[in-house]
Amino acid sequence: MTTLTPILSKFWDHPQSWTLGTYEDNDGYQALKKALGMEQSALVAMTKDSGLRGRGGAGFPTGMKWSFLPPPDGGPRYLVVNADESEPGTCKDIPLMMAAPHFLIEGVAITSYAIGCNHAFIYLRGEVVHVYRRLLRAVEEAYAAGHLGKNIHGSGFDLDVTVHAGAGAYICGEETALLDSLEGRRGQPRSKPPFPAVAGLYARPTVVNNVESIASVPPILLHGADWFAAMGTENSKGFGFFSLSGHVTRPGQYEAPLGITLRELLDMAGGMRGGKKLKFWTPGGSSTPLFTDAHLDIPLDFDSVAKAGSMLGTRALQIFDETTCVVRAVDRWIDFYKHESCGKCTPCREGTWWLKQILGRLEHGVGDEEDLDKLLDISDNILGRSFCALGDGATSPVTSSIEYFRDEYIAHLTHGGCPFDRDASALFA
Ligand code: L3W
Ligand code: SF4
Repeated sequence: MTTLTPILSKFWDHPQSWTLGTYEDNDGYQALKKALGMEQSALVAMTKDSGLRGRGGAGFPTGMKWSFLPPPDGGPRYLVVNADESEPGTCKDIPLMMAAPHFLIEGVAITSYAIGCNHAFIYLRGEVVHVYRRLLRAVEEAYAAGHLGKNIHGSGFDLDVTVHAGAGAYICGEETALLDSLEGRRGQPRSKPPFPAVAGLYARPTVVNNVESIASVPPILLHGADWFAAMGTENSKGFGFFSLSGHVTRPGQYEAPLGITLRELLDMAGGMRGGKKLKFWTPGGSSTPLFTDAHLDIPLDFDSVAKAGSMLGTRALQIFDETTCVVRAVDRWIDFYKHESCGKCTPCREGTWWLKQILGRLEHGVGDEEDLDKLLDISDNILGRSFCALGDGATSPVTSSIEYFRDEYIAHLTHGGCPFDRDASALFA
């Protein structure tokens, strides 16, 4: 039986969990002091040895990403934290920044020192003004205590941190669109390569990491790479947040080793709400293909989830019970992708529009069985042909829902509308 590992969430229930005082009472900034006495290369090596993989969705090895930076040339290099948490269902970075922002700020300071950066940016989505204020205050506290600024703890290392709030667009979570937005332009993805590690912010070498990845760095430094690597599975080491939402008794963030199963998480979360039956769920946000009750025992690590046909993504587990209309859920998600498509490339811009048209009428029982083939054909023309992962992600709920729930789509046609509308009270029980 896997147990929870409250590390980044260990003092979230403290009444002043976000303050510097609480953080320092819990070993806060000890890792930074340790880092400043180490060689930069040793910090990169330690992060590689820990096996930490990016927590923003793609799972790219963090230490390896840092080591892609070209040798110093005298010019600036940047760390940019991707705090633009917007994937439907993903709700880990914002709670972490609200409850314990200093994990992130200490992680930023250590990472900046490790990669030779003197100016780091935290790019936050525009809507979350309360998080923006909290981060500004925490950064201010860190400056006043000498954890940021000039000659940090007498080490000769200088670091400035800028917190920037975007305007609220899902595409700005794509790292290169984020950089364009940070530079003051409309956020749209750039061609890769060059990767940001070579030419990122202001065309300078830049590391872009997710909030949770960077916040995991201080505990790794404090307890050691082996401590971290002893948790999780062979290729998915360490711990992470599993965010349970939807029809579950106690939704929330569950911090656990990678490889835990949904069955175990549901046990910890009090089971399905109202004792209802699980129907479908996302392992990592709406961009990851749906799973069903047949997948309750899949270990939630990168390899096992991929082998079962989905992606671990951001570990955003959206749980839907038997009263949910899958066609309606997919229609709502596609509405989101259609709205958030940046319009740069045709397959995604036009394809998401067509997906929405067809799904919308199917939900109301208008159409025929050939429409399902059309949905699959459009998805096939988006997947792998879009400029960035947004287009690919939009196809996941469509193709996987047809794979597992084709009968429910047909039932909409034979009933002349959503069969769940016949007993609408069941939907909201
Ligand atoms: C240097 C190379 N760097 C790769 C870097 C690259 C990036 C990272 C991963 O999408 C996924 C997406 C969503 N030299 C490199 C290199 N890199 N090769 O590694 O890159 P990539 O392209 O695999 O992924 P990505 O573009 O970062 C992220 C999925 O996550 N997702 C999550 C969405 C989450 C949110 C949110 O709200 N937080 O939007 C959910 O499934 O679909 O597939 O840094 O530069 N040779
Ligand atoms: Fe923009 Fe969609 Fe193309 Fe990405 S896939 S560049 S979001 S239109």
